[in-house]
Amino acid sequence: PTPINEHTVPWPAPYAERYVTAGHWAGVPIGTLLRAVADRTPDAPALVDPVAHGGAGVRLTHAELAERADAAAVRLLRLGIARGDRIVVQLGNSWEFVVLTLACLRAGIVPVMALPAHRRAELTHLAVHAEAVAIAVPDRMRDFDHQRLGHDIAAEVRAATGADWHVLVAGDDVASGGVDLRALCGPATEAAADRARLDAVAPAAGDVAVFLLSGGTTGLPKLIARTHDDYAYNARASAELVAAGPDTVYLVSLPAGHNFPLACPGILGTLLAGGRVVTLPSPEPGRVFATVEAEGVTHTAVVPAVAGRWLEHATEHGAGRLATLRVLQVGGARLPDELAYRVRPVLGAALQQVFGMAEGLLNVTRLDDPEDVVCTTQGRPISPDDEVRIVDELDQDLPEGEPGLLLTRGPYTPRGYYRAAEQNARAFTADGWYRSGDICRRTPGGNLVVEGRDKDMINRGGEKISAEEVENLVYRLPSVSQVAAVAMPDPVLGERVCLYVVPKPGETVTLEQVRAVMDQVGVARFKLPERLVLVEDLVLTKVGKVDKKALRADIAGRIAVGA
Ligand code: J2J
Repeated sequence: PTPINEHTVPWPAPYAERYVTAGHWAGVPIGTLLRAVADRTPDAPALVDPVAHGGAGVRLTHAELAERADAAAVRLLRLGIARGDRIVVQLGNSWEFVVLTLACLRAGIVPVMALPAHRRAELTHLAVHAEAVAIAVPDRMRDFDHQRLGHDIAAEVRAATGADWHVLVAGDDVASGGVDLRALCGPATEAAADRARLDAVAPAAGDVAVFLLSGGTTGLPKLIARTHDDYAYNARASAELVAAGPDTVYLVSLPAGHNFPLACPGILGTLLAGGRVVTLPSPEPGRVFATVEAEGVTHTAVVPAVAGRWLEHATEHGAGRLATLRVLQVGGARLPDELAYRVRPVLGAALQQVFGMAEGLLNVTRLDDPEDVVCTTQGRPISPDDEVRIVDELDQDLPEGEPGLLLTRGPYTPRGYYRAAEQNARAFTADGWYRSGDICRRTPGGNLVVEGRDKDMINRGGEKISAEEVENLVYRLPSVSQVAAVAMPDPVLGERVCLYVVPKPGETVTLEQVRAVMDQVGVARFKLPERLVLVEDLVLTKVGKVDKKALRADIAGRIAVGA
């Protein structure tokens, strides 16, 4: 495979120097930082997976977690997976996810953070694009046979490249030909834990640490290469702003491979602060409330749709079980002000709004901000060296307070996507500003309010869906002449996918056909359209592009009148 740092877009030297001088970039890889935490507070609890092993649970101290991560790293190296190699990681929220991720960080093996919902099309793309040498999957999750899919993908890649490929399987039921991930992540044995060897192969702080997936506006998801230096800073700076420390108990219930629960502060920020991480497979309120009580959870992160479910649950059953919860972070999509104002009175926790992106920039409201700032804005950048501009279509700065497109650069916002020169020319300015595609305005107090977006993406309860990707799949149906995927408003998820379809003459197209073809190709179910409108033609803008604004207004109008 290609050397790991090739095809990334580094920060220009003067910026890198500034970030080092300011102390943002510590020059130490994340695995080494975590090892140091374990050496300082070996007996402090680090990881709790209450549902593992049929409910018996797994509980690890910082020393045990670090030792397991080291042992797992050595075992990966013995399999022939080396520093700089990539592993597609598709695991549920579980202790195995955490141990494997830390093992990778320690050995300089780079996890590609897939989501549990991904299927053949996404996983194959990630494996090929990242030139991965392995995939890590659970045996089964929510009635889906991930192990089988993992082997299918391995077979496909082996046939295409002739490469030696590994399928790492977490579960009771590891089929032959797969590597038992639970054993690989199991307790350190004398032979396995070889600290000196790991210290010798430790990655450089400027090396790629993880690949995150972009929210997606293109046909296939782009990869975001985050370095050890930048990602450690991302986690550390986020941790400071929720006052995370050794007494923090952070619950992860969103998919752990998302940037938000992984490092904002999430799993990595909590562990670096010496705190404890609790994993749950989903944000289902019944189990979450019981777990918060049982484990004394102090911090957690959700998307607005989940915040809404928790508020409902608390209103029905009381919030007594959430007594220990201090901070609820909400982000990933716009939190309606009405919901925001209910968080503290109903759940008894401080709200922190988070307007973040896997590409880097994080904005948060501060814990001591006035209520109106916390409930009506999406906060401000976490780093003094984050740069934000609000511009018009010609990249001209707008007068203060006017809504416009958000551009950003900074110490944890890479200057380009991985191996994507063509897209980078569009998504970044010549001088390295990332075009977020979000439409924001800045309040007099310096906080950002997200007012909309100018990118072809659908935000379904925080899961990002590329309209282009959906449209490409729909074009596989021979009866389709033209198609446009747009967001339709939804009271629970904020948005869902709606299709406008022009069938070929004499043909018809149904929602069922579209969903069936997408299922056949194998894509995440959250991308499947939930409504289809047949039309005779698609409205075009003056420049001849499909007028998606008009289509969004059209579907919103139909829904408003109950049509
Ligand atoms: C409106 N839109 C928001 C918000 C993200 C923390 C939190 C979220 C993400 C994330 C993340 C929003 N209000 N509060 O990575 O670390 C939309 C914007 C943004 C896009 C990024 C994190 N918070 N968004 O959501 O990479 O459109 O990251 O550009 O998945 O989500 O999506 P993603």
